[in-house]
Amino acid sequence: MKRTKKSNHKPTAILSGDWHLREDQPVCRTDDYWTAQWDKVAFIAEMQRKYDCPVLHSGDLFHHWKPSPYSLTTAIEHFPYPLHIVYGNHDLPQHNLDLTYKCGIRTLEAAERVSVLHETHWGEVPEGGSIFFPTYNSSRVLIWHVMTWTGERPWPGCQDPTAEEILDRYPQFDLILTGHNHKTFIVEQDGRLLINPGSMMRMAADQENHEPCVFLWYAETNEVERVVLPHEKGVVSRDHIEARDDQDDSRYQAFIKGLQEDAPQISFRANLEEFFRQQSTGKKVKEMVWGSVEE
Ligand SMILES: [Mn+2]
Repeated sequence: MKRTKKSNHKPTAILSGDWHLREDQPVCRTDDYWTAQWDKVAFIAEMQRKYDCPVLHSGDLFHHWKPSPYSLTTAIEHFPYPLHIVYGNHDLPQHNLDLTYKCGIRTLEAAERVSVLHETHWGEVPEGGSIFFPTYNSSRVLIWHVMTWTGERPWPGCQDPTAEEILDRYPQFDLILTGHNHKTFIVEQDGRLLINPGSMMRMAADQENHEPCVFLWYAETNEVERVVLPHEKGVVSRDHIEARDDQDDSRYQAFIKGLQEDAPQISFRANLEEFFRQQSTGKKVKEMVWGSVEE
């Protein structure tokens, strides 16, 4: 992996995103998902204490904007601190930034367990000149919940910017940390980095081979070190998809095949986003649709 090294220096920050913490069990998982996710949070919190550095989080802290009281209590007890975050689409009621006062993240902010950054939440386009963007050792950092990708287009007709385009658009930042795409990747351009940590958990059948990880970032040299989070193999099952394959309906089969080839979690939402874009759907209608998707 490019621009990576093992350093003897203390890392400046731990980079992570897309934790999607939840109390229910994803249909593809055969293990104790609740324990698996909090073990990963505990591992990150332990690293935070060891290196005494902040955790930077690129959004989708929770799977739903209204996490259960049990999830919130566990978060208060076990989160690393400091934890700097932006709102992801899953963190927001109806994808609406005016409603953050209702969100679970707001509870954690009021309890002073997280600090929420400005102007780079889901749906926002950073101005780039804002005083709010964090700086470490004179390295400027952009933390943004936005769909981005590199290499193979994630789905036909995807209009979202590539990592390379985002690096071009924001030359003032040394490090750009993104979330939303659950795949892990790094793109380097002239010593500048875009890091997309990917999801902390394997939540969908197509993520069987995904390796959950975080990155240690060293501002002095602008390098990162990938740290794989301890995780159990063989706990992601396709049985729920294969059982449905038995049904004798060719259109349904084709749909399921599409799911198998794509990322089910992200593609449904991405398809909806794409549909809204093509239809120039109004804000009110979009909010109603996202509201019912959250149910
Ligand atoms: Mn996400």
